[in-house]
Amino acid sequence: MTGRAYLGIGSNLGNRAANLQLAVDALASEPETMVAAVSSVYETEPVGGPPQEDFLNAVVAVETDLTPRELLQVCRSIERAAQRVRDVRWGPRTLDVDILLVDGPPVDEPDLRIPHPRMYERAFVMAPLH
Ligand code: PH2
Ligand code: MG
Ligand code: MG
Repeated sequence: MTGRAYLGIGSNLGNRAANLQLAVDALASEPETMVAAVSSVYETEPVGGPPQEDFLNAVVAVETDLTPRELLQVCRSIERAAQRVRDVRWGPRTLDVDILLVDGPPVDEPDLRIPHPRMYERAFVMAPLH
């Protein structure tokens, strides 16, 4: 596994800490991804969206040879494993797994942009990423 990727994880619904742990465990057990580092967990106020509960956020560094598109599929399947329901944009969620950065060229597709277009203005991403 030669490529490094950074994933932002967040939860503000259900057992938030357990949901973040589920994401880390799933990335560790997935054959195509290796967890290289996990940041501290930060409790953060919601940014955007409707009024909602505070989040727990963290960043996970993974080693992987997956393409960004394949990595996105892994992220989505982990969200589904946490019973994520997609309704309100930026609404409360059991688990959000976002690709922040990958090795290689930027990606600019309708449903996948890397670097994540809003990461630099989001303290809940930049603090754990640092
Ligand atoms: N995610 C969002 C929108 N707002 N706010 C916090 N504090 N943490 C998040 O993970 C978050 C957010 C969209 O994905
Ligand atoms: Mg997000
Ligand atoms: Mg997301």
